[in-house]
Amino acid sequence: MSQQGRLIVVSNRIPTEAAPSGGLVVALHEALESRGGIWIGSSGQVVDEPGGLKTLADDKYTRLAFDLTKAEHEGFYLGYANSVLWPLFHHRADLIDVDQGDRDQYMGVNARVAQLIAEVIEPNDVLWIHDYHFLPLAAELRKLGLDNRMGYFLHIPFPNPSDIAALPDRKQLPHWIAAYDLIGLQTQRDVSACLEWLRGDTAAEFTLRGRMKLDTRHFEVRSFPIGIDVDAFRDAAERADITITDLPTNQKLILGVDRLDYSKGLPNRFEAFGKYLSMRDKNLPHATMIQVAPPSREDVEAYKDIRVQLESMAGSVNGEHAELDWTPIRYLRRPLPRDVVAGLYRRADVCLVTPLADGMNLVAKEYVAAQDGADPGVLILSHFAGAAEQLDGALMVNPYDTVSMAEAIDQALKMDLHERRARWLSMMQVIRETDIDWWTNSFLRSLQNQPQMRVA
Ligand code: GDG
Repeated sequence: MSQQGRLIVVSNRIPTEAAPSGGLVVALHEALESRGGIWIGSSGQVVDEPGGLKTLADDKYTRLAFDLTKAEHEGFYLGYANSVLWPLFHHRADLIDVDQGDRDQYMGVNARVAQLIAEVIEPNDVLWIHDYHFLPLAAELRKLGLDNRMGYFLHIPFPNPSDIAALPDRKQLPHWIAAYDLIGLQTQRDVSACLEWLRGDTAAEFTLRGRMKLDTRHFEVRSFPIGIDVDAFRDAAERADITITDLPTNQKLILGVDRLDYSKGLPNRFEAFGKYLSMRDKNLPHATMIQVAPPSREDVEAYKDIRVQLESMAGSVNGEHAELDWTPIRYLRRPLPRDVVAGLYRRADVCLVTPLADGMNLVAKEYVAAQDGADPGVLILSHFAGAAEQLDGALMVNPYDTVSMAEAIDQALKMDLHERRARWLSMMQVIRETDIDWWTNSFLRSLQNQPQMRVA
């Protein structure tokens, strides 16, 4: 064991392949390879009886997986995490489905995972816990007497303070948060919301240098906007160089790439594109929209609704505007290989990233990284994506205002090269400065610098 202690990462899903792909997973994999340590997460297998940790890999670092029982998968994952916390944190308190049994499973999985961690952790190890599945995990670990440094990163937005009132655990939430030493959020806006809530609705107090105190615990809340591996993405996009045989080169391509999720604002986007088609200059070449939307969490009711709604909207826009040899919206409800996505980004003249709420949104950054700097495309970005705080070279839109989104599409398609380049250069600079290595290193350095507290 090194002087500094090992890194222990906990996330909902753990990669099962030897050399994982995908930005965040690669960054955590590299951090673990260089420091040594353990990655703990669920295997994705649903089993009859809860078991212990299984070793998936043990090379430069160890990957340990636990299975969920059917009741845990339904209550912890589909129930409390994705039918209460996800909608609430995305400002959709109207969609939450509170069930006491689900809440018990959520607490039960967190307590069980805490026990599993306690079996492998050593005194100097540093824990980095990810996302809304594990909000109470540090509190459960503290109950077991562990005083290791514990950091937490929330990948999704911090909820509106007023929405927290709808959370069954509103009284426990401050104690869950205070059990960490460092809470990382995506944006300054999230930090402000979190501090406003802590100061206004809880017994937490400010102490020196922006740190907070609740009961006997001191902690810090800071923003660490997540980034991407810029060069890896640019290289993949250059290599991919895809040709869409029935899309003539003079035809403009508008692209959307999103998990099929109600937070991503897809109906508003389709509506805006329909409005653009109605107002467009008929002398200009056609603009085709490709929307890639692989389904996710299909067992949660709200996700079935969004799927049905989108299919009907795509059908209606196409029915109204299609021509014999042209379909305006190509809607692909399945995942595409990563290099094909990278090639599509590079071919696209415009990328629409228009969520109603989003922690960061990596698609916005990937699109910028994939552009040819000599002739870059235009990013249309919702104010409500965390990325909007950083990417001021994008055309900013309010996704609720579909007329102005249609106008932004028109503006983007007509934008001259000089303006496109100036906007792209300013965004490239930001995504390079705050890339994925910057994110991992700055979070871990900051966690390492937190004063270690002993459990009383
Ligand atoms: C959460 C937060 C935050 C999408 N379709 C395909 C595909 N993708 C890839 C994209 C991108 C990733 O999935 C999506 O990342 P996002 O950041 O856009 O969104 P979430 O999944 O909601 O992630 C978010 C993120 O965590 C990190 O902190 O930014 O705000 O909600 O990388 O390229 N990849 C492939 N085929 C597809 O069809 N291969």
